[in-house]
Amino acid sequence: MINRFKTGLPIETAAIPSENRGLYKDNTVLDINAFPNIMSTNKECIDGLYKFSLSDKAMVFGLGETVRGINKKGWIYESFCADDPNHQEGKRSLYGAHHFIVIKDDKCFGLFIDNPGRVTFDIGYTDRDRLVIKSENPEQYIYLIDGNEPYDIIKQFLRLIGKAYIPPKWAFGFGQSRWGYNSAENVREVVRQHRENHIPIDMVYMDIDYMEGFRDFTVREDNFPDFSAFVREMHEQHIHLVPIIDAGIKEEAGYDIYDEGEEGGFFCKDADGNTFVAAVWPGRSVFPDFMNKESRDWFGSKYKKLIDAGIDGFWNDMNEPALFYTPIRLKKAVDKVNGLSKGNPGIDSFFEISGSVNSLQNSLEDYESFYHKMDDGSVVRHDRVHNLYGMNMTRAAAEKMKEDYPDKEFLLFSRASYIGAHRYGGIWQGDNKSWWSHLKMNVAMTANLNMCGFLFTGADTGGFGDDVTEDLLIRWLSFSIFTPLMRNHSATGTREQEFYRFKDTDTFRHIIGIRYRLLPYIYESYLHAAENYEMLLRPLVFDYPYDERVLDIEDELMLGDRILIAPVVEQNKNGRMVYLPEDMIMVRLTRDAEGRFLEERSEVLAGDNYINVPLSDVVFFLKKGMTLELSEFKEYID
Ligand code: MIG
Repeated sequence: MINRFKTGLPIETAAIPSENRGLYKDNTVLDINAFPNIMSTNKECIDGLYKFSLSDKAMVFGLGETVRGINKKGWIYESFCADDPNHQEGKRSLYGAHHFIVIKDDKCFGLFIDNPGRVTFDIGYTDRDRLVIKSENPEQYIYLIDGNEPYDIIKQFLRLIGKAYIPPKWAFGFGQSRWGYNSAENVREVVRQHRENHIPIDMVYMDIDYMEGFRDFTVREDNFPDFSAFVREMHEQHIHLVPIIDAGIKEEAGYDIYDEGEEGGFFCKDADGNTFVAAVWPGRSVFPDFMNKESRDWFGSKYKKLIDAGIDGFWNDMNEPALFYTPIRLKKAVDKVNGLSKGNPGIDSFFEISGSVNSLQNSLEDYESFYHKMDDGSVVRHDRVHNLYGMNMTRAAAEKMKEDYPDKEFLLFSRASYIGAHRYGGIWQGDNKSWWSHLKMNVAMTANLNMCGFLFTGADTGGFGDDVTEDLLIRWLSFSIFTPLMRNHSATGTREQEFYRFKDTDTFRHIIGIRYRLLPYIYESYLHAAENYEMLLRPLVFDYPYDERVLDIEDELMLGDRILIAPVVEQNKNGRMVYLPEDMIMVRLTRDAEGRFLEERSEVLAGDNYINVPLSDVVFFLKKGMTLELSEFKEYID
């Protein structure tokens, strides 16, 4: 049962497809008595402040792409899509804004705050026994979902927000990426190494260095002569190239995308009605106004340039949007520093200089200085709808692709997102680090994102920032083979982490091979989850709500309807404890003395078990009585 309440005149976000209007009861009057455990007054709620009591045993789920674990109790989260590569425990916002939470207490209920501005979720942070939700702009829709158990509520929510994006089958293969591949030769070398070592692969990603001066929809001629022929050559080797597209467009007369966008009025404007300018990779850049259909259709149609060359997959980046600086504020900062250069600069100047320089990037002041023309014709300041920008970039691409190529499937995923973005494409989990703690976070985040509809998701395997080690890469891969998006990606300047650079290529081949052997199960389970509005990867508490033991298990997940996975997420561990909530068989995928693939199945197990998991093995658990057939080793899907 879903009730919708409204305060003021909310901005329409497209979180819920219009055809799903019949799925909730639309209330014209805010009835706060409908909310379990509510502690705020009617007036407070109208002002965007919702307080709930939490009992000691309360658990809170949801919030999608956020730091920490699966039970979100004990921290404060703030939704304001942020380009921030430091995903430490203390972070309040990452790239996505997913305002959906489920409270499991004496009574279970779910809340979706459909508000594209900043919303804060204080979940037992200020007071351990309070959940406080505060919206900066109180004009919003609130959906209240009742149900017996969290998963019951989540399934209603997934149905409400519509069916998840289904990528082409080959997108379930392995993709290799690195910020720094900048020529056809680089890419050929990556492919050659994988093929020679028989490490399965279906995709190579192209990061910003393929472009001509970071101009979207261009390909640099010097390093990629005859790009279409190169794309064909790669397809012949069963490789899909997946280029990145950034949100910012280089401000440069003569660059067709810029000229067209200016002429069509498709870019965001400042308070004076001039095109808003901020710097990202191309230097001075302008920003397509994805908030209206005209601009979306225009931008979406530009992907054709690459599609015509044979490209069938894209990743959309920098769409929070990330802003390195605005020229106006950079100038101010430089003037300030120059002013301090007189005399003998000391400690005060040091702090002033670092303060004014460090505050340039992604600053609220800049987000408050440009405007969107919305679909309904109204003009809205960016910060009010900040959280919708990335979703609408991906929507622009997805809708146009569907219109122009109705029979073709594209791989498409985004960095920034809002609830509802899962219908247009997947998301990857942003700039993580080569840390064991981030492998652990990847497990929780994948479950949390599934709760919000994002089935096609995965993190940068091996970690994006910092230097990976071979054991971390192996353990990370052993988890990533279970996530729909499986990609090894890393930042320029960090240790190179293509699998063939390490000694134990046999193990990498073996583990990726397992993904391909499991593909029928993973792919079928994905389709099943999408069609039936279910989660693909779930915490145990959703499947076994009456087993007290599983309440706080956050490092095991159910995958599809038959298997349980229990990744090893700590360094120098030879195995781990695994709790099995029902009778299961352990499936161990290993190799014999001659290196041949070997599948071992255990006796029936249940309850607590210490499981030995050497780096060379992948282990998972199959429900007793269920079948699971592995297919042959394959080096590519398509
Ligand atoms: O400012 O394109 O998250 O995956 O490699 C950094 C370069 C921009 C951020 C993305 C990352 C990508 C990087 N990008």
